[in-house]
Order: sequence, then C-alpha cells, then structure tokens
Amino acid sequence: MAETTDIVIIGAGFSGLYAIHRLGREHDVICLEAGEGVGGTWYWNRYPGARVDIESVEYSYGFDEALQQEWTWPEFFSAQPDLERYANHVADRFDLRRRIRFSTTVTQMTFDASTDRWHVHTARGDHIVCRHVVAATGALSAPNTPPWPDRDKFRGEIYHTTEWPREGIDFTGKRVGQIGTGSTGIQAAPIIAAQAGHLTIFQRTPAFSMPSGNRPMEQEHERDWKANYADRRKQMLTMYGASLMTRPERSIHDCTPEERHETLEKAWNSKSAFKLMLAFNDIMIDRAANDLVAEFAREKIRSIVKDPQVAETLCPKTYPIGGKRLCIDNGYYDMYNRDNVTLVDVAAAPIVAFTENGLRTTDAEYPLDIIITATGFDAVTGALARIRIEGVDGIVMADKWADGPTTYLGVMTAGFPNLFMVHGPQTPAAQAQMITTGEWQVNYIANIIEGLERDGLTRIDTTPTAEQSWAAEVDAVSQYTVHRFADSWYNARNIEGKKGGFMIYVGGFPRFAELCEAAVEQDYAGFVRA
Ligand code: N01
Repeated sequence: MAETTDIVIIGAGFSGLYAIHRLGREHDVICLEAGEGVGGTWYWNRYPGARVDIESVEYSYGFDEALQQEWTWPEFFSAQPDLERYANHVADRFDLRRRIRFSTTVTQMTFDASTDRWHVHTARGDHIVCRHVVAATGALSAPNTPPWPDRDKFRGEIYHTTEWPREGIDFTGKRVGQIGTGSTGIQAAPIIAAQAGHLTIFQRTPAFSMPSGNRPMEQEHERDWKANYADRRKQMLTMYGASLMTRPERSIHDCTPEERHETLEKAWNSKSAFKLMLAFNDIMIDRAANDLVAEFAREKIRSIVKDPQVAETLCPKTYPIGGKRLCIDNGYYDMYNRDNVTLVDVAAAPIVAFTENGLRTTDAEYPLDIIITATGFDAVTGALARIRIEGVDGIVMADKWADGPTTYLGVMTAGFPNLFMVHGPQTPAAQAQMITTGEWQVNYIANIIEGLERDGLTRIDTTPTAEQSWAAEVDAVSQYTVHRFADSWYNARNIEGKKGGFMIYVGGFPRFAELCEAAVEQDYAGFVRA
C-alpha cells in the first residue's frame, strides 16, 4: 500500500540534510538515502587521503549561528572523517535522522498528472506518493566504472574509490594497480604507495596538482572567523566561487618574467589551494596567460620527479591548467621517486581487459593483487539518469537527456513538474563551494514550493523555451573560460560515448543567483504554475 507525504528528498548528503531541516519545518518530508549513513560525498568517498580543497571554516553550514560558533575544525582543509563526523552531528543536533530511510535506493518515479503527485518507488519496495520531490542526488555520486571485459575473471580484489569499504583495505606487501590520476587518485596514491609492496599507476591523462597546504587549524584564524561569521557568509555569496578568495587586478602580461616567477612561486607556496589560479586576473580566461602558468607548474613537476622520462609523462601538455579542476596533493609527485612505484602511460598503450592475474594493456600484462579504480564519476546527470523518472506523457528523463541535459536554471527540467534539483546540471556545481551554494539552492526551492502553496496552486513546471534561454546563457559564459579547452566531467568528455555538452555554469555564483532570483521576482518568468 502506498504511503503519502508532502515532499520526498532524495539523498542525505549535505544538501539533502539541510533540505530535511528547511523543508521539514512546515512539511512532512521523507528522505531516501542509498547509504547506511549521512554525508553523501563524505560518506562514500572514504579512500585514504580524501580531503576537501576549500577551507573548513567556509566548507560548512551557515544556516545556524550556534552550530558554526560551537563546531571546531581540527585542520584548515578537512579530511573525510571530520566531514562525516560533522554531517552526523548535524543530523543528530537537528533531529533529522528520524526522517531518513537508509539503505534505500530510489529506482523509479512516475508523475501522475491527474493528481499532481509523484509516485516514488525504492529497491526495498517503498511506494510513496508526494507532492514534490527534491533530488539532492549529488553531481559526483554515480561511479564511472571502467568498461573493459573479464572483470569477473580477476582473482584479486577491485575497489572503486567512491565505494571504499568502511573497514579500510590492507595494502601491506600487495601488488596494487591504480587506474586514474584525477583529484581522487592523486590524493590516494601516496598513502597507498607508503603501504603497498608495489604500486603501479595507470595514467591516461596527467593532471596538474599543487601542494594542498593543509595544516592544523590556527586558533586565531578560527576566532577571527567566528567573530565575523554572519558577515563573511554573506560576503561569500558575492564571490565567484562562493568562497572568499581575492582576485588580483593585474594581468600576467603586465609584469617582467622575474616578477611573474616570484608571484607564481609565492602562490605555489601559499598553503592555499587554488591561489595559483588566482595569481593574476587572466589565467582562467586567456590561453596565453594560462600557458605561462602551465609551464611554471610543469617545471615544478620536473624539479620534483628525479627520472626525467617519468617527469615528462607526468607533465600535462594537452589542456590548460585549471581547465580541469586543479588537484591538490600531499607528496604526489615525490611519490614517483620511490622504488616501489611505477607509472604506466595508458594513453600510449590503453588498458584492454582484466585478466585472471591483473590488467592487460595493448602491449603488456600487469600482475596485481588489488585494483583501485579512481576513475571518477558519471557526473552531473548520472545519479538521476540511473533512476527511471517518468514525467508528463510518459517522457523518461534519461531519454530526454540522452544528448545532454536541458534545464531551466539547473533547478527544473520541462515535463517533470514539482521535481527540483539541487546542484543539478547547468548549475555552478563544483565551480562554487557546494555546502553554501547547496543551502542557497534549497532555500530557493523552498521559497518556490511555499509560494505555490500560498497561491493555492499544485503544480510548477518549466518550458522548452525557458530551457533554451538557459542553455544559451550556460553556453555564452562557457566561451569566456579555459574550461572549454579540456575534456573533463564538466563537459561529459570524461566518459567515452557520453553526450552532454558543457554541463556546468561557469558564469560565477553571484550571476547564477541573481538570474534565479530575477526569474521568481518577475512573476516566475520561465516557470509555468497551475
Ligand atoms: O575523477 P576525475 P576524480 N581508462 O574524472 C581516469 C572532486 N574531487 O574522482 O583524465 C583510463 O577527475 C581519468 O583519465 P582522463 C573534484 O571536483 C575533489 O578524481 O579521463 N583512465 C582520470 O585520470 C574532481 O574534479 C577533491 O584521461 C581512466 C581519472 O580516471 C571530481 O571530484 C578530491 C578511464 C578520473 O578523474 C572528480 O575527481 C576528489 C579509463 N577508461 C574529488 N576512465 C578535492 O576537493 C577514467 N580514467 C581535493
């Protein structure tokens, strides 16, 4: 028998937790969570070295003053266990857990246009009828697993970094193979190398990475933030990435080579992730400016890695620095100076199959005991595409998005009324600090739902025309940044055959928020309410 509620929230990650709190004030809500615990990204990604690249004082909730005053972060850049602990604290402190069903994967959702209700089905057999669905399913939550045949034949163990076992993995004395050298792989590898008998890294595209600069939290820094939290949270929303990072006035072209080097050197040693990309005002928008910084970063790799051939294989040369998200690391390049680490270039000789004993590339077989796939995510659309979502007239979301997602403001997609997305396709997603912008988006959705109810209406949708205008905006701003020159999860080119176009809004969070607010203020322009 079906049960009823006002709102179903999918996902108990950071946005989902806040959605339970915010929407649960005045509505019956049920949150469905696939994992056994809260935290989303920070529940699943428990691989060694998992750590955020935004300062802890910023990468946290701002909705409750007492919470942000009382909580203390042990480090500048929080590690996964601390973020998971924080998510659990928030779930308990605000009594959210009673509204969450854990180990519950949503499999199907159907919109009944005659009653304006969603029917939500789960793998456990739940059937919930509700007025609205908020999909807080995460932009980076559906794992991308490598396509090679004979995975079942491999006699060792295989783990994806986003499905890491709670009890950890003992690498002692083992021959470990790691596929993938993105943000995740780069964090995990040095820790695995320190324990394993031998670590073979299979690299398809080298990444740019800079030292994370993590360190214990300084009390004065924390005190200063706590004294100014309310203002700083407001200020964050006015910044491009919803994070207080100062942007310089100066172009890289306006200084001498010596000045340039000095500035970049300072940025590299700044103990602040991303300071390198903000060392001058044109690194992210001008290819020539970017090339100078990319070469500076390549020189760093060459100066750390002792074997010149290995160093050259590690040097990215085919895309701009920052075009894919800049990685942060703790001894990644230095790790290649260890005797028990080998780099294999699988761009030159791709992996073709798993074997009983390990992995086979086009020119060799590599015997392994444990394979780690740090191969990233079917990002942005993957989590929703894996649920069968039927909107009006039986239209299925995965079919609608087969050639790439279309949305209005990243919050709705036409034909799927009363279904809202947090960090959906064509939002800033990881281009802006996700806890703060997630909170903002949940508030935006809550206001839309409350406005609908105030006006005695039961349905809100958007239109293909509104989607086209948003696609034009997303496309227009993407022409300004160097992201367009890199294949990445931003443009779906991280997975062979995936179509998507540019799926992230890179016009900056303030412009995104302004356009979202303007739509509501202009009598719900682009939305259709009934
Ligand atoms: O995933 P990725 P990720 N054969 O897609 C390789 C956030 N994050 O999990 O570059 C061989 O970046 C792939 O190679 P290529 C952050 O937003 C943040 O590392 O496609 N290799 C690449 O090397 C980040 O951007 C933090 O050629 C294959 C790797 O696997 C996002 O999550 C930490 C392959 C995947 O890299 C995703 O990062 C961690 C194949 N078939 C994550 N398929 C921090 O805040 C894939 N690869 C610090």
